[in-house]
Amino acid sequence: MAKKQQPAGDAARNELPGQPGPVPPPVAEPMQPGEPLPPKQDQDGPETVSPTGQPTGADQARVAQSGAYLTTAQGARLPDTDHSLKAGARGPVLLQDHHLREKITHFDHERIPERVVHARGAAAHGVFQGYGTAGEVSKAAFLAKDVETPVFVRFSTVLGSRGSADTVRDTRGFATKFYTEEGTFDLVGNNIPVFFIQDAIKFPDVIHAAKPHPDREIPQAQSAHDTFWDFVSLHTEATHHTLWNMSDRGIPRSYRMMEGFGVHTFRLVNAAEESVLVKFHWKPKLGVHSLVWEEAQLINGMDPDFHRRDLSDAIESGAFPQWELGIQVFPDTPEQTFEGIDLLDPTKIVPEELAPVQPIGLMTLNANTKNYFAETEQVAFHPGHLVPGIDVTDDPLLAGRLFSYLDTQISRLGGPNFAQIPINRPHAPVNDMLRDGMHQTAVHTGVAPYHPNSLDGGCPFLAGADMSAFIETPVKVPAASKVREAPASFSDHFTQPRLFWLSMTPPEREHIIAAYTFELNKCYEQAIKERTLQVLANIDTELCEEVATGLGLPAPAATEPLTEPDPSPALSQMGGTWPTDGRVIGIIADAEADLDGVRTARHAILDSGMVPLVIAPTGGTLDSDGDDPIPIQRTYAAARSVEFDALLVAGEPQAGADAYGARYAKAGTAQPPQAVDPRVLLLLTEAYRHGKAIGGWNGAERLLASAGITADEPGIAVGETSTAMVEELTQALGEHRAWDRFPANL
Ligand code: HDE
Repeated sequence: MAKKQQPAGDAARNELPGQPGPVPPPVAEPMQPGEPLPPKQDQDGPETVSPTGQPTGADQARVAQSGAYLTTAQGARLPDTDHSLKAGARGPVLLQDHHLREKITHFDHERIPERVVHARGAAAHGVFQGYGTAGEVSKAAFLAKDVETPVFVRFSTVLGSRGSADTVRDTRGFATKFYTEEGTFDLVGNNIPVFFIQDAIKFPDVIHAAKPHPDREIPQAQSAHDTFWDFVSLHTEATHHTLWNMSDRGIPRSYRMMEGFGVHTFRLVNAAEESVLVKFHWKPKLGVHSLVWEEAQLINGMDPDFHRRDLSDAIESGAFPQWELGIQVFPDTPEQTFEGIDLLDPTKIVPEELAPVQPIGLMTLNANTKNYFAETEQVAFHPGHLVPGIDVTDDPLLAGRLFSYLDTQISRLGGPNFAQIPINRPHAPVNDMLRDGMHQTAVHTGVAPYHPNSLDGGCPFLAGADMSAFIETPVKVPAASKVREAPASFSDHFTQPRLFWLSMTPPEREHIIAAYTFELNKCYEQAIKERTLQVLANIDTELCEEVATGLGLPAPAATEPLTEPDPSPALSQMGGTWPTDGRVIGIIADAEADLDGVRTARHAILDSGMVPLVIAPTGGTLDSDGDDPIPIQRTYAAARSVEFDALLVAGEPQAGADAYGARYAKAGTAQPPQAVDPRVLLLLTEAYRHGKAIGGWNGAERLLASAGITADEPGIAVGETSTAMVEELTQALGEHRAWDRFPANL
């Protein structure tokens, strides 16, 4: 291959007058084309087919950067992409530079409008496997036993812009696309089972109130501001959803540790055309866990991509997150109520104690996206993407959504052909008569895209129920007058918020009180605070009084009778033990520590499917001259407690050694031995305050003591060997936090 020419411009730059000295030559690039890096295993995107059923697939998608030579969009090879075409090295740029124009023009149009809500998201590929247990209630083929269906799941926050932080207090979207053989089914749910409004016509109102103020566009991705609280305090059907948002559900620890809910009641239909009403639930195998508010706020600064990173790191390391899909099943009666609960009211749940969630399949996310824009940004969900066996109900919120999602994609994805974008292509063969339009990529053949026709041989033909056609359930519609009204049952706005409150454990209640107090403190208008206290008084007297005390305002009396619903223990996140896959344990160590103990701890953590991160005074490796150096992932300067689910303090190499203070003193300073590096103290005190498990071995109690932590407290353990301590930490992590030592007001 010919040697790459040094462009005239670079030579010229080296001689520019007025430079302080010679400009160093540009960093050398590889001179010979090399083989592109192979794609990582198990990370292929879904198999895709063209609108006419032809496989297109990931190979085609990879073509863009797999060749050796850079080309224009038309395939012409390029000799230079760093210098515009100029009349002389220092002369004007020429309009005829078609490569410059193509490159800049394409760049100018790289962005598409972000989603009007749920703009910030992260997604992954996976597979859904039916258990076959839904066979009696639904004929959907993908629910049958052992059928495997590719899925794509996008998690999101609702309020923030695309670049906003992950760990804000907000509802999370949980949208799943099932590429089934009978067409695509989208389950577009949230991590909170109820919604702010009962009728879609109010969606612009609630979103305008919750988004940043229109004058200065602040605050970003927050509900802690006047317009949000103005709306939800005036509009008490929002009380239930708001209470969930103020609970720990509003700040999940991880997307992998969130429940998902279809929210609305859906209708399932079996092979005999019998129907039932159902609510969909996703149950995470790792349990439902949350951050504490202080952690969430710190993470917003330390790592705004915390949830996105957590999801992709877990998948990359093989800790594939899993959820069971379950259904609560109700008889499809004309009233559409269950135990007095209106199933068409999206502000109501049906407690699991009244209708158990029955598992119908398992979802495993096992591959990260290859290209964020192509997949996560361009995926288009729609609650109207249904398959035979799954149908909608008359929930008025769902009705509006059935219109809105298709509509919004047209402006967001630039026209009506977004179903042809690879991530949106059904895996079922498509044989539609939709033609032309912006961004049409199919080359349709035939002359008769209309029905009926004889010129295309009458094709395509219509299918019947026995040929897997989607047929709307012939539900009887009651004779009624046209009105703009809600049913009377929709006006009970407080029984279920009270049920939620009564189902919470004491630490969970503390968090809710702290969240309301924080958010309302951020409001300026006294009237809004007072009105919200009135809403809280109608949920619970203690809740109202505690928040009122925090705001320095009098607590009003309830204006509605306080009901006494039975609590639903299933709503609490506490009290169980769960797997610890993908949890992160920080090991605080330095060169003088028991490094063999650090090695065995690392292996033990990795063996139990968790992630060890060694935290040391400086970067590089520990025991660098030895046979088995230990990589350091975080320095004291770069580590912050919020990254870790638990901390492990490395012990002394020999029992009884007494160098602890000195080892953790700031490197290179002349501090006395007892002056422990303040960054280590901060790590420990913060982890302690956030109820995290902390362990150590062989003398580590001295370091803990300097942070005011004693080994006999819940969730704290110091022993003789590092492996024993990993075991203890793993057990403690199974409960997520040491709730017994949890302080109030965090
Ligand atoms: Fe959405 N919602 N929504 N929503 N929603 C959108 O569609 C809308 C609602 C949900 O990751 C938009 O493609 C209306 C409930 C998720 O791409 C838009 C109403 C639930 C996502 C839209 C609701 C959701 C969206 C914006 C009131 C839980 C992200 C971009 C009737 C069951 C999907 C888009 C993704 C996104 C409209 C209420 C979940 C504008 C009108 C209730 C998870 O179409």
